[in-house]
Amino acid sequence: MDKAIRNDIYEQAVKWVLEAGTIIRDEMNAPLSIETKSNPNDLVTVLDKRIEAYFVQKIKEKYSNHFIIGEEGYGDSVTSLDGTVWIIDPIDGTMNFVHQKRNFAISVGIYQDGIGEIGIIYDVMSDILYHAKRGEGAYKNEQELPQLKSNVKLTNAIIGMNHFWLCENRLVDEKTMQEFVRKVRGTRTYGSAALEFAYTAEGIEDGYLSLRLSPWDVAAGIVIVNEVGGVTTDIAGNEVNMLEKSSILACNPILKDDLIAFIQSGRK
Ligand code: 2AM
Ligand code: CA
Repeated sequence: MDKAIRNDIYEQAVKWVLEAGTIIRDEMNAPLSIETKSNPNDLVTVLDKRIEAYFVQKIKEKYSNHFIIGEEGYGDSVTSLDGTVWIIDPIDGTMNFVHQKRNFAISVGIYQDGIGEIGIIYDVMSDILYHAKRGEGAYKNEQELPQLKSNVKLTNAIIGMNHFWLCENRLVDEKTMQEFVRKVRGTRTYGSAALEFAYTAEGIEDGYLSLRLSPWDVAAGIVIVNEVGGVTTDIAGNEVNMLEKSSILACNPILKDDLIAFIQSGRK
């Protein structure tokens, strides 16, 4: 992607993300009608929809030839990553948004012909913007994030994951995962995939595991994690397909082989 074009898209995207954050903060205490999607714990509110519709309207107005993949379905029916594709989660961590009013993020990844060019993750309540352009480093607000540490091993690693790992026998072996929780220094669950990617990029988590995420949960995070030398695959080490749901491992590259070997070790 041409640098001048990319800079223009980036500036515009950051502006819209910050504006969307302001809308969420202004409106979040009004009574919210909460609906469920795939299951009773898969929540969506009027604000998830409104924020996605806001992005779609702005993008279509300014960049009529760009495509949009969005969690709430206001975007296009995208079947290929050709061209410029915005991959948007208007509120990642909706359960946190509803129950805690914090620890949720706006996530915007912008891909050109399948390559992640721009990643933006905005922690709305903390007013922290994680952002990156491919090849130009990752930033937390104005501060450039350093490359990931070179002295991490499983026994001193903090890994983000949720507790479904301990009662999920289809993708992993639950006994192995119980051993895993004991083996690593600590595990954390923040409830927003986008924020877990941001924390992995920041080096305050050394990796993040998820059993099943959608493209909008990870698109921005992958770009940001790449810029500090991190890697993202599925939990068997395969490349992530940005058009499908997938298990996810994002981590310091030093840990990747050990993490995959450990997780897969108990599988029959
Ligand atoms: P959401 O809040 O946008 O739904 C919580 O562990 C993380 O997983 C959040 O980022 C959440 O995104 C995502 N998540 C929750 N349920 C999911 C599902 N059924 N499919 C994909 N991602 C999901
Ligand atoms: Ca969401």
